[in-house]
Amino acid sequence: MINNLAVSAEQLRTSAIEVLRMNDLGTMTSAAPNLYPHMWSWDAAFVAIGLARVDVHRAITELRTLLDAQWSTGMIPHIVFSDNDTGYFPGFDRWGTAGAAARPAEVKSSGICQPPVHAIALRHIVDRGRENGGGDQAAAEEFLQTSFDGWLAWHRWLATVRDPDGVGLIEIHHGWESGFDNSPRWDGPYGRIRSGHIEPFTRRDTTHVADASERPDDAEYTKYLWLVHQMASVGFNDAAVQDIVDFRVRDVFFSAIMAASSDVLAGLADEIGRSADAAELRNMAARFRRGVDSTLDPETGLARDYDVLAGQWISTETVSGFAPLVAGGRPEVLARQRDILQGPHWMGNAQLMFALPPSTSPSSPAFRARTYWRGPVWPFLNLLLGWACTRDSQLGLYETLRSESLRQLSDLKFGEYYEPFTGEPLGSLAQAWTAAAALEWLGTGQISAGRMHT
Ligand code: 9WN
Repeated sequence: MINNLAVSAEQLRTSAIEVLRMNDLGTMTSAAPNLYPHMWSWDAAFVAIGLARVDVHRAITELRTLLDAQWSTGMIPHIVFSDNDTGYFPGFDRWGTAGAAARPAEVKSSGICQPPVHAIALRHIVDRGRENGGGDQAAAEEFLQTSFDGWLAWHRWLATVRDPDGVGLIEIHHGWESGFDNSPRWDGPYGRIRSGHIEPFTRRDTTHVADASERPDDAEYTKYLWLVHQMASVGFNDAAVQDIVDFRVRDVFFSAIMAASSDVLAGLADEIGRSADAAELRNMAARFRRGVDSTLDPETGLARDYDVLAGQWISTETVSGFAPLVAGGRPEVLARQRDILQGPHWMGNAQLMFALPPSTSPSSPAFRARTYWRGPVWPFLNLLLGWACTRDSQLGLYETLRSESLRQLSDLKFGEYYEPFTGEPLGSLAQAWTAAAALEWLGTGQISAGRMHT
């Protein structure tokens, strides 16, 4: 029994495994049963972290499937479409990637990317494999060797194509690339977009949630599709997209993940004797750490995005402001960030059901408790913050994030996101990366609930 949990650790573990089984499509895990019947890039990384706790081979399959979808440029697409193309809009046809020259012809995917959490997932797979030994270890070591070049190409693509001027910040061309789709971070950039003509569309996402107002609204969706239309009009060619697209933002949280992941990949490179690549990756990590650091608002202590087209900083108080905690950085900056994170505007807000950071600060005028990225708590993000805490030996904060997350997840609903004050699960239930987060928080212990395919 874990202290103060409404259920036993074994019950939570069994239910989380069941959610991953339910979403298992064979060689990929759907992000959620109905709302997201395909594989999403950063979801797959978190799913692999959870899977590695119960079945190292299945975790490897997850990342291999994702890597099979890698474009010849090095980009890893944000959606890999399953054959089950009924429940999600925009599907493969609407993406317009059929004619994209860089897409591997045999794999259907979208034409944009998401944050590169993958090397962190690979690290977990290798660590679990080594802990277990035997066939798990052999498979993990082999996967590390055979997949390394793919991950390296992905990081190189991001470092060159998405940071051509070497400022240490990744430029994104769609809010979906951030993974924080309708966060108030993007209200300014989206507010300036005047969509041209696009084909009419019928959304499907709103039919899969209890209350459509939790999702982005139709005006937001029109702009999302306008950007897809713009990119498709130039065949998703990287240089051409940058010239014509109406959304160009330097995303500080994406950049922080790039920094952290590049360091992790450098460590793995060293372990397989790729020392020149390790040095290159460490330089990349240092560059993106500096980039993240350069965005700090001296007054608020939070990191900021930069709207390239408007030439403006974006200072909305969202959880992405804690990007330095993910990137790593100057001790005094991280110490101040930890204070703010645990203070009254974030985890220390007395009204919170669990002491976990909402996606937008409840003190911000932009906060909306039930609306997607405008306020709710996202469990996978807390796992990422916890991972960074262990890396930086911040065990007190780690323990708070872990115990509060386990309390939150012991409702056994595995919500996509949670209302911060009531703890109500919102969006999709049985969300794969939420279940994976539970498995990782539970850590080692008994895994008698078994492998994915018993
Ligand atoms: C668009 C799958 C994805 C997550 C994103 C989350 C949401 C998609 C959507 O779901 O985005 O990519 O249709 O809303 O915002 O972070 O990867 O779980």
